[in-house]
Amino acid sequence: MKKLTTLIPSPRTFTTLDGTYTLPNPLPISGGGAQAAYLAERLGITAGVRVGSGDGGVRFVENAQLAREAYRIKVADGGVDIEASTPQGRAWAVQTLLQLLPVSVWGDGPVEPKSLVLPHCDIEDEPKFAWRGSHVDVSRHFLSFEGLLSHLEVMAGHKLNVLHLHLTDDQGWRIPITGYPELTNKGAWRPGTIEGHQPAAHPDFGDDWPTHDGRPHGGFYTREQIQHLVARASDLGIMVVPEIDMPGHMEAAVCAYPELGCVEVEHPRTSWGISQHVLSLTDSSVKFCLDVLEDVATLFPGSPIHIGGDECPGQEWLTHGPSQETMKRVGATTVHEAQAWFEKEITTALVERGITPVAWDEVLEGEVPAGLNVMVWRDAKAVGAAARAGHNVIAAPMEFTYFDWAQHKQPNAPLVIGGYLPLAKVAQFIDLLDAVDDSSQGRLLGGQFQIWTEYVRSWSRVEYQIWPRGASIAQQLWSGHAGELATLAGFGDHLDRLTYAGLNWCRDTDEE
Ligand code: TNX
Repeated sequence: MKKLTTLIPSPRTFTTLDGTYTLPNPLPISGGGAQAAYLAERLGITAGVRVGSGDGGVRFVENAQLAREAYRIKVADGGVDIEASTPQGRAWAVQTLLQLLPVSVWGDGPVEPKSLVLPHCDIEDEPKFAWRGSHVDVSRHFLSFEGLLSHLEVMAGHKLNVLHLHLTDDQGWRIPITGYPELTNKGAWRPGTIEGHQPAAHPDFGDDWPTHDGRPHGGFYTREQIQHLVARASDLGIMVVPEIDMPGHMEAAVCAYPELGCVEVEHPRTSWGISQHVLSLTDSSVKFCLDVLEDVATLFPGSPIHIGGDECPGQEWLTHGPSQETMKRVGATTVHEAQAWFEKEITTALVERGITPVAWDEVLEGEVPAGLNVMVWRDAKAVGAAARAGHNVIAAPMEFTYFDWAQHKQPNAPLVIGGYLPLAKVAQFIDLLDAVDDSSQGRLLGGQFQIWTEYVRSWSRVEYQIWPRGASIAQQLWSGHAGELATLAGFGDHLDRLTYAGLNWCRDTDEE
């Protein structure tokens, strides 16, 4: 018998039965809302399938007993029955159905409609973790909107349900904000980018390298594009979580509105590394941040908002008069205390509006404000420690999930920021999550992989960095184990899906 295709992530239970069912064309589909429409869209593109009426086909039924993202599929002679209690559950059922079909349905076809053959089977499935994310930094290098839309589809194909968009940083501001036009007029454009790999910090000017390649770079998404992205994501089962990084990583905003800074900067940063030029600690800076977040909340309704908080040196506060005044007023004697005060102001305002704030793990260095979800990136062990301390945690540790790190050391490997993260190491991510105490597991929301784009300039490079490593993280977060994915061979014909999807996935490996 023909070998079954690899399902990634693997479902909780999958029983194959004798027989097959060939999808008819036209295809009757009942129920299913936007997720049924997506199934029809994909099969239409790839195999010219039209939706019609008649017996058989695909039937969506609501089953309120099932958990939020759970679904059931039954394929038999009479057709396909799908049960779920939510649109998300339906979205994941559709993705499993597509993976039961020939791998070529991940492409644009043409695929023979007659080849749309499903095995008779029963599947019951639900995810281990609720937060299964892909982070993309669109600030260091602006990435096209079309690429974001395609990325959503590949994410959905892996049942990843959070797109964390790093929309602002020193090197560029990528989202229009009502009332602050200079953020995108000025803050989205830089005059150049440091050439090659940035050297270690200089004794005189630290990470502020004065030279660059003189090639202007920039861009931003329109509000209409963002609304479109959020709606499309929702149909696919994905939530888009915007990040506005503060009070460090703010040079792009400071160049647009100099009163926000402690020193003047002319344009968004042209080098990488950690900037000393942070937001001042004034009432007007806090008001600016709250205005921005208020507006961002209207573009991403119902989503948590990530407020960054990473790598904020804060030394400028010690010599900037107005920031000093604030520190005195609020009783902060160190930069850590000052940053903790700032995070609390922002977090409290978000929580009052019913928005869940998320911040990077630097926030653990001060008193963590109530209601803040912590995203752990530096020390992997902090995942368990933060959950034990009573915080909701999202695991994003460098060691296992920084996909800007090298996947292999073969000749012709692209320039990367550093690090080494082959598939065998990625497959150990789940061990870290399993090591969290049973009594704290409920606070471990899940995890995500990151693409920082200092050395990544295009979607094709993003794809090279993410796939197939991202499929391993998706598998671990959904299924709770790495399966066979510690080696390239273990991905089986899932790799053909990535090829059909047109992804520039990384074929190189150091495996023997
Ligand atoms: C650290 S992760 C950063 C980013 C860089 C990344 C490069 C984090 C919260 N901050 O600003 O892009 O390392 O790997």
